[in-house]
Amino acid sequence: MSIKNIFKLGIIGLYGVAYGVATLALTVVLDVSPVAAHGERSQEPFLRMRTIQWYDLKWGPQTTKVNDIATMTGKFHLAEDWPRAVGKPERAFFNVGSPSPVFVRLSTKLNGEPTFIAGPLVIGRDYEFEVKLKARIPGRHHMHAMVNVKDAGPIAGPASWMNITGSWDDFTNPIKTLTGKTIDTETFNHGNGVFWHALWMGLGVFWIGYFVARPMFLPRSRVLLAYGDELLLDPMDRKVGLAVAILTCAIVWGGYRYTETVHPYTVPIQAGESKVAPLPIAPNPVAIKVTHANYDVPGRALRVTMSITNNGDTGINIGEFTTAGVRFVNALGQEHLDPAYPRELVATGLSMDDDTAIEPGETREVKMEAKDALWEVQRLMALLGDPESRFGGLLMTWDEEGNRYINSIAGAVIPVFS
Ligand SMILES: [Cu+2]
Repeated sequence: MSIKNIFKLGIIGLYGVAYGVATLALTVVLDVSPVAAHGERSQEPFLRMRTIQWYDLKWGPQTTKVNDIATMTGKFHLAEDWPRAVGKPERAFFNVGSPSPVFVRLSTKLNGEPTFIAGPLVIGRDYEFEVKLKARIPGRHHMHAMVNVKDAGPIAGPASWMNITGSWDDFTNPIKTLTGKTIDTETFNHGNGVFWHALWMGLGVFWIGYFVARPMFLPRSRVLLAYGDELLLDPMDRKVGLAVAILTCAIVWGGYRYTETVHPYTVPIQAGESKVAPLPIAPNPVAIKVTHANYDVPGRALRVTMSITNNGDTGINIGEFTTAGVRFVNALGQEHLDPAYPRELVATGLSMDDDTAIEPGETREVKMEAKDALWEVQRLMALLGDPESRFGGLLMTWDEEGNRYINSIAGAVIPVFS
């Protein structure tokens, strides 16, 4: 190929790049409509129904001013029916899912213990969390509780809308260091960060640019393959290579020396493992065995047949079935429903074939129906398309004294069309 042809191809390539950049720029300019959610509904149902099962979630206050504190609290159960396709929670990190850092997370507690690194969670057990957030960017934000599981990815819980008022410019995040100095982490060493990014990027761009200009990668590679490297080695290249190598080492060494002088006391980033014991197993007199389940496709209803045994001293009644953050409640469940829980995640279509209490010592076959358009809206009926069509969720029962018992139930689902 002649130089002229290479030049021509290069120009065509440049047109391609220009076209790509123009398309991207137009997309950025035109697509300004705010996003309503994070695509949490596109997560597979088995990931939302049979891994982390959330309950008792609270977000508050609903509106905060920049710099004010908000909290997110709740509990979660790790389903016994954890899917085979999802990595086991041997390394999990409690997190918050939000559209960019709209809040700064000041602290996270799992079962009352400060947790800032990942650690194992136990399947079949429960955890209680408390997250302290400081309002940073004004707006209306969809805030999820979330657990990141190694090999499984982020498992988002239910979300509530939280509003922040005020101005971002007023945000400060002062902390006192161990040596007694107070710094604002929002602005601390910002110039330093910009400097180091610019320095390394500048050096990298110079290095690539130097070789791009003499001549381009592809012709260079062809010459290398055809004639070896002797032809390509310019004495100047050796000198530049050596100079850049020395410069890089000098910058790294100098950077460390400088940091040590300015900050003589540093603590390395903590990279251990948090070991939080799960909540103690609460006594539960209710034993449940799912015998059959189907999903009525046109009726948008999950129907579960299960055998429930009451080993307690008083009668018990079912009040709530909660899965993927969606709470199906009947009249009893509604009495115990937190009025602040996001309305779009509450379904009132829970019913039983027999509403009388299951008496102490009784074993009854219960036919439960959880019926609501939310199965479609939340795209949970997509479980029928999963390779393992199983449902999972928490069944909540109350005894006559108002004690609540929670059982994690699961089973295979067969689709029906009537
Ligand atoms: Cu969201």
